[in-house]
Formats: sequence, structure tokens, C-alpha cells
Amino acid sequence: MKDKLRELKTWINDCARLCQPDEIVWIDGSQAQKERLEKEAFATGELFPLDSNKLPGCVLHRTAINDVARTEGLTFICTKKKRDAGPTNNWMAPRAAYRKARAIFKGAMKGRTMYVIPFSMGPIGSPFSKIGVELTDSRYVVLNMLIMTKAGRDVLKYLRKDPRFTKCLHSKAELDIEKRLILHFPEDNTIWSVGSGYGGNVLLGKKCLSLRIASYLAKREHWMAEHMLIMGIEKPSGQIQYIAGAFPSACGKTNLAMLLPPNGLKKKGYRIWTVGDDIAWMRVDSDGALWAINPEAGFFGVSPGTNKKSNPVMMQTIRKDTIFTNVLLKDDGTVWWEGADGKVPKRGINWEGRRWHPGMKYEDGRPVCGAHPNARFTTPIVNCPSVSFRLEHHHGVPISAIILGGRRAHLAPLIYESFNWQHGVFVGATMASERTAAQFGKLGEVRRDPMAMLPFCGYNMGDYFAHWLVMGRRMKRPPRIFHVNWFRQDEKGKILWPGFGENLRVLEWILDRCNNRVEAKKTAIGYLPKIEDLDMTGLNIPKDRLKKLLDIDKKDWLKEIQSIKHFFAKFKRTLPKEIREELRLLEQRIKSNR
Ligand code: GTP
Ligand code: SPV
Ligand code: MN
Repeated sequence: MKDKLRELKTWINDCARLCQPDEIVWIDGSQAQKERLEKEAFATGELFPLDSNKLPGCVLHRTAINDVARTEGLTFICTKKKRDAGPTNNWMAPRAAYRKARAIFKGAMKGRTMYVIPFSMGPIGSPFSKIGVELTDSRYVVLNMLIMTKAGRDVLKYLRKDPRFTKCLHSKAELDIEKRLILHFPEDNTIWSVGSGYGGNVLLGKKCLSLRIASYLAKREHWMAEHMLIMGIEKPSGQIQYIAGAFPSACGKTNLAMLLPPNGLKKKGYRIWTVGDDIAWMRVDSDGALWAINPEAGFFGVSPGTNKKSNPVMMQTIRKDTIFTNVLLKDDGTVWWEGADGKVPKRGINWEGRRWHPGMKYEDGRPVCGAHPNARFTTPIVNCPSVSFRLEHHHGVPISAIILGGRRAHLAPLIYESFNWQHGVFVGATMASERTAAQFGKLGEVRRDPMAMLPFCGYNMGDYFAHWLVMGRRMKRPPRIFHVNWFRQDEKGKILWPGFGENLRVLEWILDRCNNRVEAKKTAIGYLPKIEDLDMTGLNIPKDRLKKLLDIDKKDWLKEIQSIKHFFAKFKRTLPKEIREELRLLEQRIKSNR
């Protein structure tokens, strides 16, 4: 038995020699150990308890002020050849990367405990799943990983059967942005993260393993690891169809995954089942269709803007067993964020740990927020009232449609369908969105974000597009690919579409298309709905606004084509010729008004 874990133990010893923790503690997944860690974290100030009547099992955490979102500039793909990381990733040679990080890891855990977290992404023991082990000196990381993954002793059983695992090493070190690195070594199945305490940088099972490393493995093993929500839509007949949706960070995956049917459509009797809100692992099954699992066990969702109106299902989910990060602490031991339900509190302690009141300003006049715009909650998926009964099924769910989208104030209509899989891959490859608070950088700037994977693809994105094309050929019944835009604005900057629950009206059309139940209008960019085919019962939107939402502006599209050309130029010869051809065809169709 012992032998089977030899590789694991040798690696732990090597890391301990480097980081020099005072002690090593194995995470067993028990309630008793979790409570002990919480108590210790209260004592050190890593966590704050919240009111146990109003928010049972909930705690608050604050990150360092310069450590509130993923730092994409400090995130690297470390492959032997630079070409294999591709033009959209930061690259470092593995030897140089290990050397640089080792200097920061050296002695970083002195005076601290190193926790060993064995975890499974996906149901333990499913052939779909992947195992990782994270070493960390952060109790906050341990407590989050216990929610976000299947972590603990049970995982070791499977490691004894198959000793392969992703080696994940994390240390907060000094939480110094100058000494922060998020390194991926796909060729070694290894992740090293140092100098950060923010979720996306340090919960190494999430973006680092389940997207960057997994996307690399997926290409080799012929499956797909995608930044997608997964949801089921049940009709009154009992038929459930599943869709997967890729939207960039903070563009609405969580909201859509647990949508509540709007009043006007209630009498149709739809029911929504949530499978996942962030990551989908998808394979072609023996029936020739694409099947998906959510490898995660929790949600790490954006707090600001979450309320009973925008996401009532999530509001029910986060009433217990939740870790709140960077929100406002109220006097009564509960929490608040901008866009929460109820009145704005008169005072509190904000995400920076400062005494806060509404209207407060920094010296330079900027408003002081109660919660950071990228404040998040970590909450178990099983607490979600709409959680899918197929969550644990080792086959996952069959995907009928893939929807892609971003924040586009202009250009992209509310909804369109691609002509076929290859055209759909082109639509995905040319996705773009305005920057949000989920990543460091200038808000609002439009950036290309293919398949919402720009920050998460663990290899050359040109090869990634080619992989999508290959996957399409492997499927007998590939899902249809759609593009949506909930964020289109009028000339005055007002968002035209009410969004949230009302998005079901668009999903209805998508499913009707998948079931061959509705005709569409063929346009230069794809198939668009006829206005009368969108069920607007109970929603008062003037016809000319709907027209605007579905409008294709030739001038804007010609500009877009230039911008796409500019983006594609980066890929040189790695851009698949099929994708280049799709761009040529689009330009031709737009110019000839087809
Ligand atoms: P990550 O967790 O970062 O991957 O993000 P996500 O894609 O899950 O984003 P989330 O669902 O948390 O959405 C974040 C923001 O999008 C919030 O500010 C929401 O208010 C807004 N949002 C979500 N759905 C809609 C919609 O249909 N319309 C509009 N206008 N805003 C929306
Ligand atoms: C995202 O930014 O896409 C997230 C949050 O889902 S994080 O885990 O920080 O990446
Ligand atoms: Mn995400």
C-alpha cells in the first residue's frame, strides 16, 4: 500500500524542504478538522465569524488590498518551447520559472503549517475525474478547497489505484505583488502559485487545474475543458435539455445557470436545473453526442449585484456554510455588498477593513466601496435549490447547445445561431468582451476573449481552435453553437435587454432551433430569430427596441472584421485555415449584404 503513495510522499518532502513549514497536516475531509481550522483562523484574524443564527456556518475573509482579482500579468504557461504556450499566454521556460519561484518559496512557510489537500475534480472515482494534491500554508485555501472540490482521505484510495495527480504547490509567502507568480507546467502536470491569497490565483483545483492544465490534457486525450456553465431546462412534458455556456469572467454564467423563469413565462411550467456555473469538462460518448460534467463541488461567485431580483436562487444558497470574501461587515454580524437586497447600511467595516459609511470618498474623490467589485462567496453546490439530480452522475449530461457571449455595448445582436460547427468555432474564436473587475486592468476596454478562455487556455490558442474543429468531426451529433449578448446598449448608453430571468425567452428559441421547431432568418452573420418567434408574454418591450436588439450594422461589422484580422495576425501559421476561411466568407457576406 505504502509504495503506491511513494511519488506523492517524495514530492511532499521535497516541497517541505524548500518551504520549511513548522509542521505538516493532512486534510482528511472531516467536520471536526474543518471546525478546528476555522477556530484557529478566527484566532489569527484570517477569518471572522458571522452571526450564527442569521448566517449559520458562514464566515468572512479579507484579502490583502492589492490581491483582489486574478493577476493575469503574473500568470505563466511554462512549456519547453515558447511556441507551445502560444501568442496569447505569458511564457517562461520551465527551468527559469522554477528557479525564480524557488527563490520566493524558499523558507516561505517558516512559522506556519503546510496543509496537504488531496482533492478530486469531478465525482471521486469517475473516469471523467482528475485528482490533484494542493500543498498550502493558508487555512483560507483549505476551507475553500473543502467547498469547491471533493477533498480529503477518500481521494487517497483512488490515488493508490492510479498514482497520477496534479502537483499543486501554494504559499502566501509575503503576499507581495512584486513576489507573486502563478506558474503552470503542463508538461510536468505541476502548478506553483506564490505570493497571493486571492481565490482564482490560489484555489489551484479551479482555473489552474480544471482549465489551464486540463485543457492541455484534454487536447491530448480528446476531450474539452471549457470555461462554461452547464444547465438543464425542463419542459412540462418532463423532457430536460442541457446547454453549456461560455461567457468571460463576471459576464453572467452564475446568473444564467440558476435562472428563475420570469412571470410571463411561468405558466409554461419550465424548471431549471443547475449543473455548474463556471467549468465544463466534455467528452464524446458512445452515442456520438457531447456529454458534460462540472468538475467543481461549489460556486465561487461574484457578490456585488447579487440580490433576490437578479439571482433569488443564489440568495437562498448562500444563507449557510458560505465563505464571504471582501464584502462589508455590518454591525449585526451579517454582510452587505453594493447591489444587495434592502437598505444600504448606515455603517460597517468595508472590504479594506476600514470603518465605512455611505458616500465615503478617498482623498482623490473616488467613492469608497463597502464590498470590492470582485468580492466573492464560496458556497457548496448541494445547497443550491436548483442543483441538478445528475450532478454526481459519472456520464454527466448530454449537451444540445453551446452558447457563447460577452459584454458588447454595440455590434452583437441579442441572439444568433452559427451556420454549423465550423462557423460556430469561428464565432467562438472571435468572441470579445468589455473588461470587468474579475481581472486587473482597465475596466470597459474591449478585448478578444475566444471561448472565454483567453486567460485559461494552457497551450497555444491556435492549436486550441484546431482542437475544437477536430472535436466537431468526432461527434455524430455536435451541439449547435449560438452567440448571445445581454448587454447591448442604445445611443444613450442604456442596456436594451432586461436580462436575468428574461433570458429564458432567448433560451426557448435556442431549444426550438435544436428541436427543429422554428424557422430562422438567414443573415450575413448567422441565423437570427424572426421577432414574432420570441415569446414576449408579460414583457413590455416596444417592437423598435427589439429590432434594435437584433440589428446588424454593416459599418460596425466591417470595423469588427478589421479588428479580428488584427487579432488573428498574432497566431501566424498556428491559426487553422478553416478559421481564416470563415473570416473571408463573413467579409464577403457582409460586403455583399447577404
Ligand atoms: P465568473 O465567476 O467571474 O466566471 O463570472 P460569471 O460569468 O459567473 O458572472 P456572474 O453571473 O457572476 O455575473 C456577474 C455580473 O453580470 C453581475 O454584475 C450581474 O449583475 C451581471 N449580469 C448577469 N446576468 C446578466 C444579464 O442577463 N443582464 C445584465 N445586464 N447583467 C447581467
Ligand atoms: C473568473 O474570474 O472567471 C472566476 C473567478 O470564476 S476566479 O476563480 O477568480 O477565476
Ligand atoms: Mn469564471
